[in-house]
Parts: sequence; C-alpha cells; structure tokens
Amino acid sequence: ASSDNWKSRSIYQVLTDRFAMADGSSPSCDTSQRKYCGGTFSGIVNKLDYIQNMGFDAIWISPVVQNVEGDTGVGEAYHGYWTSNINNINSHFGSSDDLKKLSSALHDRGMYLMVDVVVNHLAAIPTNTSDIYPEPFDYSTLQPFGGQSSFHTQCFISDYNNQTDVEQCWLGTPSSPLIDLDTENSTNVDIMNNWVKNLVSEYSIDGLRIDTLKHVRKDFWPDFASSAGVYTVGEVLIDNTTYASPYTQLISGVLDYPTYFAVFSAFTSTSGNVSHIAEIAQQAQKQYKDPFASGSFIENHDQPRVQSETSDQALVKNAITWVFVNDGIPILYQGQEQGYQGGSDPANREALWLSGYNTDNKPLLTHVTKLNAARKAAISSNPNFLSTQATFHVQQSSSSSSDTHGIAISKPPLLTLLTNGGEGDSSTVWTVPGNDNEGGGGFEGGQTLVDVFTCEEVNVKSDGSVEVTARNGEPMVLMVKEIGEGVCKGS
Ligand code: ABC
Ligand code: CA
Repeated sequence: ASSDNWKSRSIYQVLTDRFAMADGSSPSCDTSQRKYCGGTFSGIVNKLDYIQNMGFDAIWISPVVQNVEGDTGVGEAYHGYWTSNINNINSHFGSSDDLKKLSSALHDRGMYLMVDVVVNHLAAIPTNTSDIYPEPFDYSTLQPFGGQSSFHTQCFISDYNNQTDVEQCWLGTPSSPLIDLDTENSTNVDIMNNWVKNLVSEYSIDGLRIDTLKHVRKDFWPDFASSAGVYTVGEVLIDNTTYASPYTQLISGVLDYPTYFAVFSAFTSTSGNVSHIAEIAQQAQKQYKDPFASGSFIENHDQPRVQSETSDQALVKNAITWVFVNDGIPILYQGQEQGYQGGSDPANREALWLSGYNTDNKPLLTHVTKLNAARKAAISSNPNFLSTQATFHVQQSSSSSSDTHGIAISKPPLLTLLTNGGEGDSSTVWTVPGNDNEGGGGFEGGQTLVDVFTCEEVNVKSDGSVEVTARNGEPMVLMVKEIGEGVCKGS
C-alpha cells in the first residue's frame, strides 16, 4: 500500500513476543529477565478483534526474521532486532505459514500489516566477551553475507556528532554487539534490495517500519524503499527536525521523534512547556517533505511509558490525545490503552496477556477508541482533512497563575483543546479565534459543538470564535454536533 493509502489509517504497535500466546494462555513474563515470553503470530491472529474494536486498522509487528539464539550480555532476542539470517522466519514467533496466515487474517478484515525491518546490522554472540580481539565471532553465522569482509570493521559509536561514526561504527556493546553491515558494498546492497522485495511480496506486507535509519548512509535508502514498493516509515532517533528532515526526502516518512520529545516533556509534568510543542510541530510542517506521512506516537518499546513519569490521569489523556489529532499517522504502542506504566527498556515491554485484554473499566482504552472514531469521522466529513496542516494556539496564562498550560490544535473539522494543568485544572481557558483569523477553528457563528469524549456541548460565538474552560485538566476534542454526537455516544 502507498503512503496515501496509509494516511487515513491508525496503527497499533505489537511486540510479537509480548502480545498474545497461541493457545490463549497467560504465563508470567518478567520483563527484567529479557527473555522470550512466548507470544506468536497465531496469537496475534486470535486477538485481532481486540485491536480492531478500538478502531485500529493496521498493526506494526516486531522484526520477523531469524535471530541469534541464547543469552547475550543483555538477554535473548525476544524483540527481534538481532538478526542472524534474513532468509528465515524467527521460529519463536511461528512458521512462515503462520506469518502468511496473519497477513491474510488482517487483509480479510480490511486491515494492513506493517513489518519492522533491520538493514543496519546483524548479531552474533561473542565467544569472548572480556576481550573482543582476536575475532570473537563466527561471521559465517550471519546469513546470507560473505563473512567478515561484508561488515564494517569493529568500532563502537562514540561520537553521535560524527555522521561517519554513526553510519559505519557499531551499535550495542562488546558483550552484545550489533555487527554493522557494510552498506557501501554493492553486493550487500543488492542482497538487501532483493530481500525486501521478496519479503514484501511473499507475505503481502503493506508497509515497513525501518529500524536504525540514521545508521545507514542516506543514499542507500531510496532504492531500498522503491524495491519494497510500499509505504516506508523510518526510525531516526533524534530530538530535532533539522537532523530528521533530510530523511523524509528518502523514504515515505519518519517516526516523528522530534515532536514526540516535545509532547512527552510537555505532558509528563504540570510544569512542562506546551508552547514548545507548537514550535517543533511547526518546524516539522515546514521541513518534512510530507508531514502527513510521518508516524505520530507518544510511546514505543524503546522509551519509558508516559505513566512511568506521571500518574496524573488528566496529563496521560492529554498526551495520548495528541497522537490522533495532529498531521501524522497515529501509532499506539500495545499496553498504553491498559494503563501500563513500565519505565525504560526492558521494563516497558510488559506482556499484554497479563491485562486479560480487558475492555471494561479501562478509561484509556475508551479514550483511544473515541479518538480513532473522531479521526475517522473527520476524514470522512472533510475530504481535505488529511492534507490540511494543523494550526496551534498557545493560550495566554490565566489571571490566577503565571503558567501557560493550554494549547488548542485546529485541524478542521477537529478542534482539540489540550492542557497540562493536570487533574483539578479548572482554570485554563482556551480561546480560539474565528475563521477570518489565522488558525481559526473553521466553525460558523451559532453552531453547536460537542466534545467527543463527554458529549458536552459548546456554542460557537457569533464571530466564529470558541471559548472553553478546562474541566479537571481533561482534554477535549470538539466537532460540530451532527458529526461529533455519533462519536461521543459510540454509535
Ligand atoms: C539492549 C537492552 C537495553 C540496554 C541496551 C544497551 O541493550 O535491552 O536495556 O540499554 C534492540 C532491542 C533493545 C536492545 C538493543 C541493543 O537492540 O530492542 O532492547 O537494548 O542490543 C532501534 C530499535 C530498538 C532496537 C535497535 C537495535 C534499534 O527501535 O528497539 O534495540 O536494532 C540508538 C539508535 C536507535 C535504536 C536505539 C535503541 O539506539 O539510533 O535506532 N533503536 C541517543 C542517540 C540515538 C540512540 C539513543 C539510545 O541515544 O542519538 O541514536 O538510539 O542509545 C534525546 C536525544 C537523542 C538521544 C536520546 C536518548 O535523547 O535527542 O539523540 O538518543 O534527547
Ligand atoms: Ca551502519
């Protein structure tokens, strides 16, 4: 599927080993052990209702190829990022047929499959971890490559400001090195381009999440992406758009890490800076080749969860809301809807079966379901929604405090009101100008709006402007009543 096909979608990120057991069982899974817990492709098939009922119409799964076996200095390869052979499927996750069944089960439901792929490195367990020389690896285990000469000479990345280091030195550590593929070598380039082409066609994959994009030279990527022939979104782990934006010229888009950092810090404390969100998001709009093709997220398997930083449920809801109301394609990481609280890797990789896939009394799950519904309603009621850039209004501080908590995001027909005032914030006032002004909400005087979460009504003033006072720090997403009522009532 193309970029345009993906723009209207909403993605649920699955960590294959941690999502569902094939037999529906619920074994213990201690994240700190960094070991396989047993999730599989067929486990995912059995739980697609859970994902689809929240309104997601695509999943992103862990890398699918064969990984190193056994325990490294940092555990087993349960996450799938430690390739040993690109031509086999990781048998811990199931067979090649099981993966095909997952793909067709998704397609039968009109859902898309996104697979995570790694080009930058392969992995092997060193035979000697105390002293890395002489050669501690059996390079012949790295398939289908031609031994040591197919890889960059060992050096661990030490200077992230030196792009050659970033591209040609190694990630990982001496006890668990990520052996860096020589992506300047034309034989390797051909192998990878052919591999991805076959992978996509064999498993009918609709899109790819490309790992470690910034660790491979830029001019490797356009041919790789065109060999894949589907939507490609790349991971460029960085906090600024200036570094990230050149990568948006090479493949469909990037995971929007710069905006993630701004939103995460704004909504994980009541002293976060909401105006920074507007600054970074506007830079992304200017600098990314196609901002609507980037991936928007507030959690993933590499970063501490929102609830590891704050237990304030109003902040948590505001943070999640962002993902669905800005320009990018929304991505929700498994477990956020269940209120998971894990900190940094590996604590953020909790097994989802431990939640029982419960959908009752799960306020965040309900919240996400309404957000997906609101986004779909916006897409079907405004043909230009997916190409209209969001505009931002950072609210002036209220009289009672010198802090600025409120930000309004207008992306007609959605008007989103966020605050980081936290639970109990009933003083933030959002004022959004009428249509004649830059960033107006797009409403007509006299219209009635409803909040898609609560069905609460708001009247548009005669000049088209909107003024609303926060209720306990909760976010609001306003739509005209005719459209929004169906969303808030869940019909
Ligand atoms: C394992 C353990 C960890 C342990 C680590 C040393 O080893 O589990 O507990 O801390 C996979 C596994 C991981 C595993 C790693 C290493 O392999 O999932 O569990 O960690 O063996 C991708 C994937 C990720 C995956 C890999 C490797 C790559 O999403 O899941 O990890 O295939 C770098 C890469 C990035 C990579 C990330 C893990 O490492 O660029 O592609 N993610 C700075 C750098 C970043 C760097 C980051 C972390 O540090 O700029 O390039 O990411 O090392 C911001 C700055 C950023 C800064 C961050 C930390 O702060 O703007 O620049 O990032 O403010
Ligand atoms: Ca590299």
